[in-house]
Amino acid sequence: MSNVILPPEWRIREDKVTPETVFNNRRDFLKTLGFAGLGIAGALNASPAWATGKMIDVLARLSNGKWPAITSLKANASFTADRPISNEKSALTYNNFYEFTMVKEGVWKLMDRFKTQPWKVEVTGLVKNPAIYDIEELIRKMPVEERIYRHRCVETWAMVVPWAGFPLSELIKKVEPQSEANYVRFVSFHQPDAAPEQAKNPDLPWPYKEGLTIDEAMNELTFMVTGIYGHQLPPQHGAPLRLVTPWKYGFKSIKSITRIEFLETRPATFWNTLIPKEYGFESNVDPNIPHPRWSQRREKMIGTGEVYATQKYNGYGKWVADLYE
Ligand SMILES: Nc1nc2c(c(=O)[nH]1)N[C@H]1C(S)=C(S)[C@@H](COP(=O)(O)O)O[C@H]1N2
Ligand SMILES: [Mo]
Repeated sequence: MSNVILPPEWRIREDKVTPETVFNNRRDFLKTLGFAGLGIAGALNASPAWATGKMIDVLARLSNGKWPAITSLKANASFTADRPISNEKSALTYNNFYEFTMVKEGVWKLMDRFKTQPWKVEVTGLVKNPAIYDIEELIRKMPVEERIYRHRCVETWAMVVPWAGFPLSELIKKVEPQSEANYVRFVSFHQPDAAPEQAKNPDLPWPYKEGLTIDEAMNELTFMVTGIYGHQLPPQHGAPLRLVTPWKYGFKSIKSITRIEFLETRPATFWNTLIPKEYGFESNVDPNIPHPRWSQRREKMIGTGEVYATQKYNGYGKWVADLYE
């Protein structure tokens, strides 16, 4: 915010400034300047004020001391928040990324050796036009937009996040699946030199894998994410490309994708292989289906600790319920 001089009505008392109010004011401010509909960060490239020391390094690894903003990012008005957006700091410092550590608060501190550039994404299997994309080339070809989604971990914590990305269906249209392609599988990376848990636990079914039916993959909600809070995706959130399926538990939203495969039969996935009784292939959010070890009736927002009743399909039934009837 330091490079923007705010008119008086935008000034808020220091003690009232949370990352979230800064974030929302930034958006309102850009609107008053005529950037209506522009995404959250607009042209601002600086690291947020709360980021210090190591976090600045994490955010700025691709540029010189800045957290690269996504330029001309348009918000998709179909996907807005019905509860407060989680503040940036909470989201960026509380992650699940088992390749690095099981300690959620520690994931972001372990990114030093994780190389997310250069990065290639291979699209392969039962498609007419298989391709290997350089991530930057792929992003240039795709209609990147911003969507605010709820995100619900199977462990009952939740957040509301403005993601930037493109619908997976746009990529699927380019590669043209063959008629036998019933499933899509996503494969993450294998870098034991960079990811401590991959080195410590070599017998786990690395790389992390996930899968969807082709109809789920083509659904309007299914989002390939390249950014968060108007900026490039930080490594702890799965840079440079991750999946987000907001009506499913978070473990389906695989991070740091290197390969997308179109298959005839249902693929094995990481958690379903390890503990099939606890982590099903479908795993749609459902308050009425408890996890074998805990209830799924409620969820707790990271950052604020607010508790909400869990909604079936995480509130996205309008988009996806017909897939399961
Ligand atoms: N490659 C990979 N992707 C992953 C995971 C992981 O451990 N490895 N964890 C999943 C789980 S359990 C959740 S809840 C979300 C967390 O995403 P976030 O850290 O961006 O909030 O990522 C999912 N994607
Ligand atoms: Mo999760």
